[in-house]
Amino acid sequence: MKLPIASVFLAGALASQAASAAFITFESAGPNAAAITATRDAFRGAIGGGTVAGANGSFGGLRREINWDGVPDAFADPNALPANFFNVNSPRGVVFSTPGTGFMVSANAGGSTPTLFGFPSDFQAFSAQRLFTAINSNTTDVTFFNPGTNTAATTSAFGAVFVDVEAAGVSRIQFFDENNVLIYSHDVLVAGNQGLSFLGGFANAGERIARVRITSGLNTITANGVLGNPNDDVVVMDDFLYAEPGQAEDVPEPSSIALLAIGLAGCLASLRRNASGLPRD
Ligand SMILES: [Ca+2]
Ligand SMILES: [Ca+2]
Ligand SMILES: [Ca+2]
Repeated sequence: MKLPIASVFLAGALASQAASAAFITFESAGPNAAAITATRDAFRGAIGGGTVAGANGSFGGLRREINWDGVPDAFADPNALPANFFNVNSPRGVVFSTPGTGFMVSANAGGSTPTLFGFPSDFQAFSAQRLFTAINSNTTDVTFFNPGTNTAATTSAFGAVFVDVEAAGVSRIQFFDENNVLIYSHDVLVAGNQGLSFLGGFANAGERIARVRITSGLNTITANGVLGNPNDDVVVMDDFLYAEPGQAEDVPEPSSIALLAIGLAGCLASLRRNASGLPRD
């Protein structure tokens, strides 16, 4: 009676291991927000959580979002955005890093600093009205933490809105696990001048994402209205969406027969407890 149950468990564990490279991609591109909203909504639905943000961009404890729009003027163009703003000032469990010189969120209308980083013919906002860019670099690394702490964490999904992607094969998101191994990479769809692109990756087979690297075009922004080089193409970002960062203790890692054996023993013990009427853990 117990042998068939154990066999089913073993087969399930091996199937999970074989599928360990599985990521589901959500992507679309077009001239305006309407062109990518359905894809953004599908990504939201896959991760979980509602549509109304609670404190610190938390959606039911399942998902976090950053639309940059609540960043105060003191931390927006022409001022830099602190790399840990979204784990300290507004604790959402992400800290940024870049080989460039920092990060910037675009200015709101009505001030002395031009909106859209000073490129009104190239950029538009997806969520009104602030955008995000690294300064002096096309690379932004996003590392995950238990929100508001220095405890490293992982997530199962990350997606972003890109603005003004005009060159294929340049802008992309790369996903790295806890061992800094690249586990998934995907290029951002071209949207054309001033267009919007959405790209999200959702790991549905137990992979855990410790960091993502965003490559946004080949050019860079060094200051409002100033590009860093003559290359096409300059690209910035709007909304970031990701599954709630946390620990992965509930994720099985069938990395050896020994672990499988331990798991089988625990499974059978649990089954016996259950059969005896005791509650499950
Ligand atoms: Ca452009
Ligand atoms: Ca925005
Ligand atoms: Ca561009």
